[in-house]
Amino acid sequence: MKKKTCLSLMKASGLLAALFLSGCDDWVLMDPKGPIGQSGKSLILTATWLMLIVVVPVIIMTLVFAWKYRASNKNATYAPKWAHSHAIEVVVWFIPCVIIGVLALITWKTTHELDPYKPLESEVKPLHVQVVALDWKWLFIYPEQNIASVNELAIPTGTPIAFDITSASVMNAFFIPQLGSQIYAMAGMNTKLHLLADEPGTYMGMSANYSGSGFSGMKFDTLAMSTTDFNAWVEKVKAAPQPLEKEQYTELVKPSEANPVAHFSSVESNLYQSILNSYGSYCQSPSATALNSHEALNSKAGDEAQQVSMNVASEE
Ligand SMILES: [Cu+2]
Repeated sequence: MKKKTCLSLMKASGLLAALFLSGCDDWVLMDPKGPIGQSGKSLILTATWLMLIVVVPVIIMTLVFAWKYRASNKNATYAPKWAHSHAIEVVVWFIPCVIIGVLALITWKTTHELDPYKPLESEVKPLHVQVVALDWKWLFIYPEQNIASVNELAIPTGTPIAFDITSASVMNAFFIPQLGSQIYAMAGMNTKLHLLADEPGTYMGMSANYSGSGFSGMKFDTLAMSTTDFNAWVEKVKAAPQPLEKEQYTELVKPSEANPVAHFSSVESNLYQSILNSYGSYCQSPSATALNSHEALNSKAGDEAQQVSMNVASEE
């Protein structure tokens, strides 16, 4: 018996040690760099504190009662016939019910506030990025800049980023923990996400959904930088040696592990739409609707938007 207790104690302390030794660098969710991440963090903390209202007193009372009512303490009340207390019933039901109620309210409110499909309120015109999950790398297409990059996402700070996300393979989940909300990337479907980075920095991006043998290398750096630096980055990518045409895409789509960063000077028009449409008619109407609203949001993009709308019209 004693040996068993000792073993489970060792296991528990091992787990705790692992948790703390992993270092503060890994606590990315607790170190947000944008408004969405900030709200996510405060939601996690609020929920934790609320639940601790029950957990902490229970832990304390367990220890106190075990000590006070121990067999050798002859001064404590001994009540072998005791069976029921209305006061206790009220406390153990009322407090958790109130907590659940408050949690439900907060959850309802924040799920609407933090809806990934909801554009962020800002004076700044959003930047569009189309994200394609490949085996096992991320392709980022900048439709307005007509460039693309693999495993490197550059974004200007203070600018809302409107993502359109899909997969050319199995299901993945697009996630930049320090910026907030993760969302699924699915073949034939268009999911949307709006994020914003407040300060410059390099933020880890990943797939949060296991997708096969190369999954662990499916990471990318999010380079948040000033608008000037971002424009310089765009120019740098424009000067890359190769474009992303059908030929290069056919190469790119082949499975690869820990794929290095790659830049493409231009992108075949409507590449994102054709990836989306290559997965049959099964989900075509939702994606067409999604693209319509995408287009509305981006009405200033001129030719690009017109092309998208023509593409959508021809599908209908
Ligand atoms: Cu679907």
